[in-house]
Amino acid sequence: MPLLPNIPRLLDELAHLATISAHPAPAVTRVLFSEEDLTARAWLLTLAENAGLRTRSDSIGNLFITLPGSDPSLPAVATGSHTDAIPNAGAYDGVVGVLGGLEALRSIAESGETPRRSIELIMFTAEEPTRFGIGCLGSRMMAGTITADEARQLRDPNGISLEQLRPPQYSGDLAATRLTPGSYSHFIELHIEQGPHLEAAGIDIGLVEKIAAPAAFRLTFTGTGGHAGAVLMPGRHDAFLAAAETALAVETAALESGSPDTVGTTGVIEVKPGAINSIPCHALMEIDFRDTDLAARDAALIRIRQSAETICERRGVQLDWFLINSDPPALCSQEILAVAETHTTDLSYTSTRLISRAYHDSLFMARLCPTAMIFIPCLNGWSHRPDEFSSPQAIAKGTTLLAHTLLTLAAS
Ligand code: HGY
Ligand code: MN
Ligand code: MN
Ligand code: MN
Repeated sequence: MPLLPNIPRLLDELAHLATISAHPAPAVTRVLFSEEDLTARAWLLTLAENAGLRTRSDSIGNLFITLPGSDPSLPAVATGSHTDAIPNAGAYDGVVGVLGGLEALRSIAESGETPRRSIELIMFTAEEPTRFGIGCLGSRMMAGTITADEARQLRDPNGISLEQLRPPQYSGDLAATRLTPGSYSHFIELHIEQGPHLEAAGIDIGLVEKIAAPAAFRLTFTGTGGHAGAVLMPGRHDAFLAAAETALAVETAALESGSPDTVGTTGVIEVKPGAINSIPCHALMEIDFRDTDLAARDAALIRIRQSAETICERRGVQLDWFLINSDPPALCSQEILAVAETHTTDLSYTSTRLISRAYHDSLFMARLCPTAMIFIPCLNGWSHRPDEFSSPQAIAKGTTLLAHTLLTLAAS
């Protein structure tokens, strides 16, 4: 029986979810545990229940939507992604993997096929770092790379704790989110490429072999401040200028790392007191630094730290360095990729092997079971911006391929 995902239904749902946002269209903003995030979660669960699928959540708010298999005692095959969105983002990042995953489950159920293994769609809590400064919080807790105690220490930019923010429906023991390796037989995530390669090459599908190694750190610079008119230049210890020089050192370290995949971004900068006639006495900076090559990334991080310490020494500014996360890359499952590749041929889709420079929940699911990703093209490779776009044809191919791949893996 062929699997025929209902693409008009899926496109309607993608369009509806984009309207659940803290900012007006075309921007999408859905930050963890915000009103918009909770509305989107409830709406997704209603869709799943209307389709006759089982639903449950864990105590950090990961949602699980299950199509039962004929042998529910076997570890399920899982798919999933995220619906949270950073401020002023687009309508496709993460969402294609969640709603495309739901459509894949519905198309399998509607085909009359009962998979041997159950197939589970996971909507991961907080794939984006916006709320607590760390990405993939939900999948990290499932994989155990952040403990319940560490999660309890998390504070949002207003100093509010995870415990204070957690909605009552997710009030269980945080430690219970931890899964053991083998809890799933396979995990596969559908996602937009967030890069230009597929569109530029006119290729339908990216089969992801490796996911880059993300690191993030928070630097605080403390100077002496003072009156913008009264303090002459030689006597200043300007916290912002120390930060500014360090941001340029981040760029230099990425450019000179020897690896083409090293990327460094200073995405957050706060300056206090923030008065035009007051020399900055305090600067906070958050840096995102990645590479597919772990050694190149870590060597560049050492160089950045040395540069920051030298800069602060010369400027008489105090430096505090806080590592938010530093994760290894993930190698994807060749078994899953081979299954997906066979289906691309059967479906007459073109495909190529790729690496993912963005991180994803797959990075942590790879700690629990064989994991892989399916990418579809997006306009100009744009993402994390309101004009992010993936065509109905691309979404249809990605969803159809996901459905066939899930059904084959569930028969294993
Ligand atoms: O930043 C990332 O790579 C992901 O999109 N959160
Ligand atoms: Mn993202
Ligand atoms: Mn994403
Ligand atoms: Mn991601």
